[in-house]
Amino acid sequence: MISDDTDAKENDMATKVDQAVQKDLTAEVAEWIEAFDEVVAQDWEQGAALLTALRARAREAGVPAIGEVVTPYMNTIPKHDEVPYPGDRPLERRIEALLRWNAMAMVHHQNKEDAGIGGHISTYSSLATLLEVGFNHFFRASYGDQPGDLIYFQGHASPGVYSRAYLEGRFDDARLLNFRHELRDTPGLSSYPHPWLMPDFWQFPTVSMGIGPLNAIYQARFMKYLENRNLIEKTERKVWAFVGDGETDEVDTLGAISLGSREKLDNLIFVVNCNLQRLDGPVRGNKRIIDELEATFRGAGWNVIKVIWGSDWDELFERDHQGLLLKRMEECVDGDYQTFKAKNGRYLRENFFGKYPELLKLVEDKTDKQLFKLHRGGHDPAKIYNAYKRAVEHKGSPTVILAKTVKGYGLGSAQARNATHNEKKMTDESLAEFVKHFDIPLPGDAAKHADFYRPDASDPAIQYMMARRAALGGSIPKREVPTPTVQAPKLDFFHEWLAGSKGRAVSTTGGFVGILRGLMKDEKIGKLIVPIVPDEARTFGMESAIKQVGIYAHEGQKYIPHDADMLLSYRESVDGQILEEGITEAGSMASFTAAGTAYTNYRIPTIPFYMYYSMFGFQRIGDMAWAFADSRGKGFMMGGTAGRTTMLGEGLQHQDGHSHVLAGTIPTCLTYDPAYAYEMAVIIQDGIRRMFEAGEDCFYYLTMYNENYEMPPMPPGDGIQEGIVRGIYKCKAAESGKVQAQLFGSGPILNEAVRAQQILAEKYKIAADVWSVTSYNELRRDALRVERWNRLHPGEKQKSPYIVTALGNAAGPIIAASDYMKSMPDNLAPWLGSRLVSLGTDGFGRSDNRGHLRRHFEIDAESIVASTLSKLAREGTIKPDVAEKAFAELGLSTESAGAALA
Ligand SMILES: Cc1ncc(C[n+]2csc(CCOP(=O)(O)OP(=O)(O)O)c2C)c(N)n1
Ligand SMILES: [Mg+2]
Repeated sequence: MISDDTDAKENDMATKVDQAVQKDLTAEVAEWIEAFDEVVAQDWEQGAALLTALRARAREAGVPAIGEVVTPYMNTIPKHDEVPYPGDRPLERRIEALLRWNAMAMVHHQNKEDAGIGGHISTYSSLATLLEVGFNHFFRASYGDQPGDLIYFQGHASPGVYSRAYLEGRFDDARLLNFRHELRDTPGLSSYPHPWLMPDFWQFPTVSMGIGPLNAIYQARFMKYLENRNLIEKTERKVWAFVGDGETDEVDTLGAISLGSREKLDNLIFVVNCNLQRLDGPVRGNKRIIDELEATFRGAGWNVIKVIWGSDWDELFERDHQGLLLKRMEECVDGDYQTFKAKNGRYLRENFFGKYPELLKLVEDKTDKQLFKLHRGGHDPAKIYNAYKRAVEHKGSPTVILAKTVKGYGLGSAQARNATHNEKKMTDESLAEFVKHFDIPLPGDAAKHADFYRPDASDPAIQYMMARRAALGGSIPKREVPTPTVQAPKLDFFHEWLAGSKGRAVSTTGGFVGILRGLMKDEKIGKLIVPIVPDEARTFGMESAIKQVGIYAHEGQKYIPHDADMLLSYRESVDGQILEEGITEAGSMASFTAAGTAYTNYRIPTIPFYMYYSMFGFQRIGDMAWAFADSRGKGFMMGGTAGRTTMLGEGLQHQDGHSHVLAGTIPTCLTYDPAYAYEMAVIIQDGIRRMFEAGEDCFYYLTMYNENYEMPPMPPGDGIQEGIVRGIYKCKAAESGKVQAQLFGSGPILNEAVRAQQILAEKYKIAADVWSVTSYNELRRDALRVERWNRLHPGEKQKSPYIVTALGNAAGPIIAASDYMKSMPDNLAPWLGSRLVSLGTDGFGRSDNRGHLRRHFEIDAESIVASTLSKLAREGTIKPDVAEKAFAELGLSTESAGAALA
C-alpha cells in the first residue's frame, strides 16, 4: 500500500527529475525515447527488458530510481500492442444479451413469486463480458484425459452462470424456475456456487468472500506440487479466480498473494471485477481501488494488467495531444466515476469533460448519449481478450487483471446506484429499457412478465456458442467424480500400533506420526499421502518424516542446511511430500482443501493429513472448514497438542477445550478423541476406507495429545473396533464386585478415569466399569438418526441408539470426563437421562502443570471419584456423609468459584 507520505516523497523526487530534464537534458531525452520506441516497436518485451537493465544500471551507479508501483490510470496494454479480436462480435453480443436477460429474469421472477427469496442481478451485470470472453475463448473444460481449467466464479454472479447453462441446453425452464427453490419435487438451483448442493455442476464454493481467492492461490500451488511430484502431468491448465473489488478488503483475499509470486504460480489468474462498488456503496469513494490494488499486487510481485477503458476511448486518447484526458481521469476518484455512470451523458459532459475547455472541445462531435455509452474496459471484449491472452501466456508469476466495470450495467435506474447490489426486481419501465438496450427479441407482454428467452438450437448464436464450447472441451462448470480406486490398507497393516507400546511411555501424537510415516511407506497409497503443517512439525515430533520424504520446495534446496551432516537434517526438495506452510493456518487449510478435493479436480485421490495446534483450528479457520465440507472435501484434520489440561503450561491462548464442540457442528466432519494408539489406528484405517475406498463425502477431525503414557494393546474381543469407530466401548471392566457406576473417559483423561476406578475400588469399595468414549458427536448423530426413525414409525418396534445398546445393562450413574467442555457428554443427555454427570474443561485455560490444571477443571481422578460418590449419595445408594468425607479426604474444595467462572 502506498501511504500519502510515500506519495509525497515520490512526487518530490519526480519533480526533481522533471526539473533536471527541463534544464539541459531535453534533447538527449528525446533521443533516448526515440531509441526506446524503436526497440518497443519490434517487441514490447524487449522494451521491458531494456528498462529493467537500465534500472539495474542506475542502481549500480547510485542514481535514485523512482519506484513505480502505480502506473497512469490507463490500460496496461496500449492499443498498438493489441491483437485483433478473434470472436464474432455480433453473435457474441447477442449471446451476452440473452444471458443478461435470462439471469435477470430468473431473479426477478423468483422474487415476484416468493418475496424475500433473494438473488442478485447487479454483480453479473458487471461481470458478464469478463466471463463471456473466458467462456468463448479461454476456459478449457476437462475432456477425456485432458485436464481443464479450474474456475472460481464470483459467488453473487451465479445467476449468469445458470443462465449460460440454460442457453447451452443444460437446464430447462423448470430448473430456472426453481432458482433458490431447493426443496421442491424437481431439482433446484442453489443460491450460490455450492458443490454440496449441486455436485455435478459447481466445483468451488465461493460466496463467503475471501475464501475463493485464498483457496485459488493454494490450488494453483497444489497443482504445481502434484506436477513436481509426478502425480499429474505438466500442462497449461490454469486456475482462474473472479474476485469482487469489495472482496479484496477481506484479509483472506490478499493475505497470501505473496505466495503466488514466491512460488512463480504462472498458472494462476485473478480477475478483479472493479465495479467500484460493494454492498453499501463505493469501495473507495475517495480514492481509486484500481490504483490501490495495482500497488498491492505489483508490490507482491504479480504481473498486473489494467483494463480500465474500452476501445471507444482510444480515439479520444489519440486526439488528445496534451495528455489532458488522462490528467482529468486521474483527478477523479471512484466516487466520481460511480456518479458519472449513475447520472447521464449530459452530466458527464458538464462535470467530467467540462472541467477543461479543451476536453469539451474533444467531445463536441459526440451526443450526450454517445458520451454516456463510452465503455469501461471490463465491458469491452477486445480489451479483455488481450488481457486474458497476455495473462495466459505470461511466465514466471501470477497475473491479476484489474478490470473496471459498472455495477448494475444496463439495469436502467439501478445502474451504479448505491442500492443496486440488493435490487431483485425490475420496474416495468426498466424491463422495457433492458429489452431495448440489449435488443432482446421479446414482444411487449413477454418482456413485462420477464419471460425467459432461449432461441432454437439452430439459431446461429446458439450454434456459435456451442461450437466455441466444443472447441474448448465442452460445458463448464462441471464437477465429475471418478470411481474410487484406492484400496485402504487392512487393519493388520497397523499392527505395530495395535500391539501397544510395551512399557514405553509415548503420546498419541507420537503414535500418529508413526502411523503417518508408515502410511507414506506403503507401496499403494504412500505417494498419495499429503502431510500439511503450519510450522509445528517439530512440536509434533516429525523430524524423521522431514528427512524421510522431504519438504516440498519448488526450487529444491539451494543452500546447504547447517544440519546437513546430522541424521535428521532439514530437507527441502522439488518432489518433497510435506507441505510445510509456515505460520498460516488459513493457508494450510487452503492446501488441505486443494488436497482434499484432488480426487475430483485432478482425478487423483490424495489423502491429506493436516496437523496443527488444535487451538488454532476451527475457531480460527471455521469458515474455511465449512467451505471444505461444502466442497465435499476428504482428509484428516489432526488437532495437535490438544486438550485444555493436557497442553500444560501454555495458558489460555493455547489450551483448547472446545474444538470438538465446533467440529461437531459441521455435518460431514467426523470427530474423534482417541486415548490410545490402537484407537487412532482403527479410526484412521476406517477413515481411509470410508472416504477413499467407499467414496463417502466426509472428513475427520482427530485430537492428538502430547502426554506420554504406556499405550496398551488393543483388547481382544468382537465389537471393540466397531465401538471405537461408533464412539464408545468398554475398555476396563471392574475387577470384582457388583458394579455400581460407569466411568466415561476420552483422550488422556481416560487414564484419570482408570485411576478413579482404582481409588473407588480400593478406598470406597465401589466397583465401576471404565469406557473409552472416542466420539460423543458420532454417538449423538447415531442416536438422532435412530430417534427420527422411531418418531416416523410409531407402529413399529422401537430401535435403540448405539449408546443405549453399547451400555446394555450397565448399572449406576455415569460420570463422564474429558479434556473438552461438558457439553460433549451433554450431547448424550437425552438418552442417558439423570444418570449422567458431565465433567469437562469449561472456562479459560491456565498455565500450570497437569495435576493442578486437572484439579482446577475437576477432571482429575480424585474429582471423578468424588463426583461418583456424590451422585451415588444423591441416588441414595450410599450415605451423603461418605461423599462429603471423600471430598475432604481427596483434598477437593467444595466452595471454590469453579473453573467455568474463573
Ligand atoms: C465473508 C462475507 N461477508 C459478507 C458477505 C455479504 N456480501 C455479499 S456480496 C457483498 C458485496 C460484494 O461486493 P464486491 O466484492 O465488490 O462484489 P460485487 O458484487 O460488487 O461484484 C457482501 C458484503 C459475504 N458474502 N461474505
Ligand atoms: Mg464490487
